[in-house]
Amino acid sequence: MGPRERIARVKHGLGRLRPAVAVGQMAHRRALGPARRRYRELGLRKPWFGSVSHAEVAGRGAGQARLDRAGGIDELEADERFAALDPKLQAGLREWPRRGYVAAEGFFAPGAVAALNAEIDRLVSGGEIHQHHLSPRFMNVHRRSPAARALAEDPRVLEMIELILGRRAGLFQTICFIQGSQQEAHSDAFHMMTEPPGFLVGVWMALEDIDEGCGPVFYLPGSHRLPYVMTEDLGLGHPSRLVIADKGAAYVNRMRAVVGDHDAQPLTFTAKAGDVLFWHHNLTHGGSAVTRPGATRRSLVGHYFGDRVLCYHEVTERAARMPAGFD
Ligand SMILES: O=C(O)CCC(=O)C(=O)O
Repeated sequence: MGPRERIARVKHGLGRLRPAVAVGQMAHRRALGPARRRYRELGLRKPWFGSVSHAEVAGRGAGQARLDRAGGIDELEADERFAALDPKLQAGLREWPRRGYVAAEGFFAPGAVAALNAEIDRLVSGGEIHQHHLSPRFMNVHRRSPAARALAEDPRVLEMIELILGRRAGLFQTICFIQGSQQEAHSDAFHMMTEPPGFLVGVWMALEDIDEGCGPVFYLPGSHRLPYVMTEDLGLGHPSRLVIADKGAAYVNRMRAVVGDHDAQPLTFTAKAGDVLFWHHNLTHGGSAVTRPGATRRSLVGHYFGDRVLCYHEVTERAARMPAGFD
């Protein structure tokens, strides 16, 4: 294990100790400004650097994302940006309340995708970006790669999200994969939650043609309408004042049951380079098994928060450190 990985593991371990989390958060006063403001608005008397969880904030916020509320489609139809969209995207958005996702074929031009792949290769071979210590992913490549930023912050991507949420949204993070993640079923909401709920959209961008052998993303249509699975649903007992519970195994088991009980079968996103899948943050999804050894599955994922909601990580019970631009 190299020094980079050792440091990452130590940080990961410290991330379960509430006092250590608080000290870590104190170094991010500006990025936690939105959380500080939201705590005040939600009537929460707590330090901006302390831990935060669903159990203590749920129900305090008002409002729903546009396509989560009754009448959302009428509002969408009245939005002039919607009227200007490609009819296939319009049809996909109309189905969002029922399905929780929109697949957009050929969203990005081959040239933009090729430029990003070349840049990623250069950054990897130059040792400028490194895989996460726990899984085959590169976090936040858009901070190093203008080509990744160009895709992740493409005005058409932001427009789609704003049409879904009915309010301004911004990029929170990106994840780049070269191989399939083979990640267990989960929802983004456990990782990136909002109060009120529903104000995060995931955007999965295919950077090469992806078939079943590459371990495509799978997702459960309609699962975004199931109850959110949060810490209090995992049967972990009473929270400790000092240590944040290790939720991993209990969450995985719970989500396997969600998949087993759901009435719709999982679908896989077999895609062409440039295709994009937008999803609701409570849509159950994951990475299917890579069945062709050595197959790559290049992709870029962006997670986007809506403006002026409390954004936090339920899994680690931390307020999200927001990039510049969020109020
Ligand atoms: O790409 C994958 O396999 C899963 C990605 C994912 O779950 C996510 O970014 O939320």
